[in-house]
Amino acid sequence: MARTLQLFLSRSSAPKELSTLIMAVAGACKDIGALVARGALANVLGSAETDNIQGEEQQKLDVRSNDVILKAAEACGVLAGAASEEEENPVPLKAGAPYLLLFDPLDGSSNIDVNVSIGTIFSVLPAKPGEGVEPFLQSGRNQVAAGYAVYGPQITLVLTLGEGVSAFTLDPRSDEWLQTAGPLAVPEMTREFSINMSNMRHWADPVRSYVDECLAGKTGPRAKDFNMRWIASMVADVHRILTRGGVFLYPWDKREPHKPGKLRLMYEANPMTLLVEQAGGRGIDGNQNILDIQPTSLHQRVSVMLGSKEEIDMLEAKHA
Ligand code: AHM
Ligand code: MG
Repeated sequence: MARTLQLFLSRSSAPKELSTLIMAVAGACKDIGALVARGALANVLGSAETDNIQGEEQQKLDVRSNDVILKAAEACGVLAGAASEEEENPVPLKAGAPYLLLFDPLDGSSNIDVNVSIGTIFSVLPAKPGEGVEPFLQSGRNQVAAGYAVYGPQITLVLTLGEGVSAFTLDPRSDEWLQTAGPLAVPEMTREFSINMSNMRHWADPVRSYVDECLAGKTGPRAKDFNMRWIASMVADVHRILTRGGVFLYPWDKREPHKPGKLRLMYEANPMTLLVEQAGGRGIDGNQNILDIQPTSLHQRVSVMLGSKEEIDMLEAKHA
């Protein structure tokens, strides 16, 4: 009989308050999963006709998911504050509580209306003294937990507490999260890469050279044929990498050269890098480990390259 998430947490080294927080986030993900599954029937498809702080158009499901997680965050009683992709400023919660939660409530927004896998990403930091955004500006190394839920053919929760990575499937029969995999291991070598090829003409030379070598296949310098996958939901692409290996890139490019990348450091790149690292892979921005970046703002963007170790080593060498 598979272990429930609750039992898994009780047997881990997680303090009680952290387990409470994880159960609260997992509960919110169940509720979001139910909205995703009902789709048009729950009136969650389509645009909310508002923009978030990043100037991106919000979908109805972005807004609903944000509300669901914020409610759970407030109710759990162990959070000093929460920060979301959809909120300009952090939301102060219980003064003196031990943790901070950062999240992307609905990742892969462009896939909501077309019934393709989407997800929720979260990161947990220890609370720090200070006002407003300041306590949140900790490097990814400080994360005490990170994870995501993917709303796909199954609803899966993937979690690290800094001691390996485990996966739980939501059993629709019992409404329980049951452990179905773990510890996950990202194979060191791969033949699969994931990048939005339509941006090729904008890439920097090291990325272009790396992808060219993959495309050259068996007769090229890599001496093997590569396959390509791009779901356009980071959760789904990273889930594939945690399952069978591969490399995911959303690098800096010349479209908006002043921006370090598209994806956000604190609630997308950091939690995904911790998960991949805990499963034996690596995550860099080209030059340094993503987890070592000292953030300067809540919604800061970053160039992301993560996955199988051999590929990230190669990308790092090309950037050196
Ligand atoms: P979102 O958080 O607004 O959904 O944006 C992040 C998503 C990632 O999930 C995905 O990897 C990327 O944006 C896809 O971008 P593109 O449409 O440029 O390929
Ligand atoms: Mg996102």
